[in-house]
Amino acid sequence: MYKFWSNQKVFSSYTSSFLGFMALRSPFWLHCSIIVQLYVSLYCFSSLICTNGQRIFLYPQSDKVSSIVSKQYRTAFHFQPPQNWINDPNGPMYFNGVYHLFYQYNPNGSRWGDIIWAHSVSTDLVNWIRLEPALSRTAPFDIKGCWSGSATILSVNQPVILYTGANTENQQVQNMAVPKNHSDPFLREWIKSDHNPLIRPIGDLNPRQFRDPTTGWLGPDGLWRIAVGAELNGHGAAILYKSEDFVHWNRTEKPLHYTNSSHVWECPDFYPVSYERNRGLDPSAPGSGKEKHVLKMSIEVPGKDFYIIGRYDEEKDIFVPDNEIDDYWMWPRLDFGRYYASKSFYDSNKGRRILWGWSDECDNSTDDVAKGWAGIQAIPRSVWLDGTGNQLIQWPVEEIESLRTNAVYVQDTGLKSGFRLEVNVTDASQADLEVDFSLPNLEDAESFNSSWLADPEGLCGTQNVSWRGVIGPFGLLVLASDTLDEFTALFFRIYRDQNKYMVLMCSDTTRSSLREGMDKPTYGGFLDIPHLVRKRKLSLRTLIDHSVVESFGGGGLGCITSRVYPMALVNGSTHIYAFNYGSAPVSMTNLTAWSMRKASVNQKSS
Ligand code: DQQ
Repeated sequence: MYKFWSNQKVFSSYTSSFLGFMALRSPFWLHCSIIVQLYVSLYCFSSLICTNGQRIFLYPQSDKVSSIVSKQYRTAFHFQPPQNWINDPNGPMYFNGVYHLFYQYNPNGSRWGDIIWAHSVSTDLVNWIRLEPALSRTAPFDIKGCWSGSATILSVNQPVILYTGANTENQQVQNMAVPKNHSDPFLREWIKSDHNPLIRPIGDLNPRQFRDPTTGWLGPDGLWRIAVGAELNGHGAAILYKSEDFVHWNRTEKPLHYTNSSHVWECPDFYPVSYERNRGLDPSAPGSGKEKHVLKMSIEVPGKDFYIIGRYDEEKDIFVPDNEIDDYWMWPRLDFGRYYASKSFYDSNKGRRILWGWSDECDNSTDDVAKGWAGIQAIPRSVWLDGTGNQLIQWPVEEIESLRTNAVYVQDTGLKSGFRLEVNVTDASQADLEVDFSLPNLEDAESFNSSWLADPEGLCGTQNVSWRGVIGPFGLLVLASDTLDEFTALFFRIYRDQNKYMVLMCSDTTRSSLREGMDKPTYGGFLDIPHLVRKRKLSLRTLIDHSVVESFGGGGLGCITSRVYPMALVNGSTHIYAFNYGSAPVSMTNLTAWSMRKASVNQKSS
């Protein structure tokens, strides 16, 4: 590439000298000279700033450039702004017919820093309009950063934002903002409260680890509650506060919950959860007393979102987990892959709970500077409780299906051992697939080793896609190059544990790209699939969108988000295969694959 560019410069200067010389001689050559010089300058400007031979990319030159800056790596239907760094989703809400998504944003570059709240709106959760930032670093209580927080709708026409400000002393304080003009349907401008900061880190709270207030919920006593992520005596906790007016807050005697096993909890999320598919519960509506609650926390090492299911006694403000295990490594995860700082909201439009999560990059920060962007939001997911009451189900919101086109069907097809079947979708880099596998030989599964429970991710690495088992690996190879030297594998393995079966779901990105310097891990975890023995079926849904692959196993009981940068996306074409490399046959009762249309995401500025 550099050689090409040097040659280009030499060509350009020779051409200029020759044309300049001839232009002095006749008007015809003068004309030619102007046209060619204009062309060369335009070419140069649209691709590079040509100073001192240093290459600074403004835009990718073409889709075929084998470079990390290729626009082929930008997503077609995932949420991302046109440029710069993004991280946590903030304050998602549905208000007066409009979905709002705020998010952590660096207005000055593609690495984390100078964080403010950017703002986009949508009426369908698919197409988004980018607005001016909602919160910028303007006051002593947030001058070093407007960090994560939540929105609460206090009454019919009263949304408020609570967010963390990094103050002049680098302490973390909790602040409030309200819309400037309630008649603006997009709530473009927000005013910070004169009472800020509302809550300061005092006493036993680590002032540098105290952040990310939850959405408020109303208790039976008419008081509002929020929880704030914190480090209490060196350990992770969600600190509970109560207020009559949402402005003056009192800390309760005990935290909502804490652990001795981790450091600070970031981005806590707390909500009642429904057993009904695609249904959610309003945390401020009076409960039946029977519903369960979810407490989610983001833990920086290992950078995953964990959750606990339990019962919340509203009268006593006590959250009692169903399972009292203190070691967070044993808690269920929302997603085994790149998915962090998630935040949910109750969608009063469709009576469901929707979860947003940030997916960071697998390239390095030098690449991000060259690209001019970093980070995306995963597809919003509807969340409800599985029938056992022990685990969450997550499923992409139904609106995303409006982008499906050109369906391809495969039915009742056996996948013998070693078999690979190409799925011929129109666009394999922008697709949605739903597959149902049936497992006639379940009894032949290999024995399970209980020590694997401690590190399922490691097991996905040692028993990777090339490791031939009995039932599995079977699944999908996506973003595969013509010669299969690049691919991302999503697969299952099934083991027998006395009279039950253990299902391992993996995403193996080790061969996702021939590019150097990428993080290419294997991700995975064990899924608890009810009725596996009776039904002998296992499903996999995968959304492929250029540099992101989001997968949902067992109808949403296990999720893995992976980020990948295959060279084939830029240099050639990509393919999708269903495969079975286990020794026992499996079959596909149904596979439906759609190409996905491009959504309009943050194209227009307000
Ligand atoms: N990101 C924010 C914090 C939060 C962290 C800062 C989680 O408020 O704890 O950008 O990714």
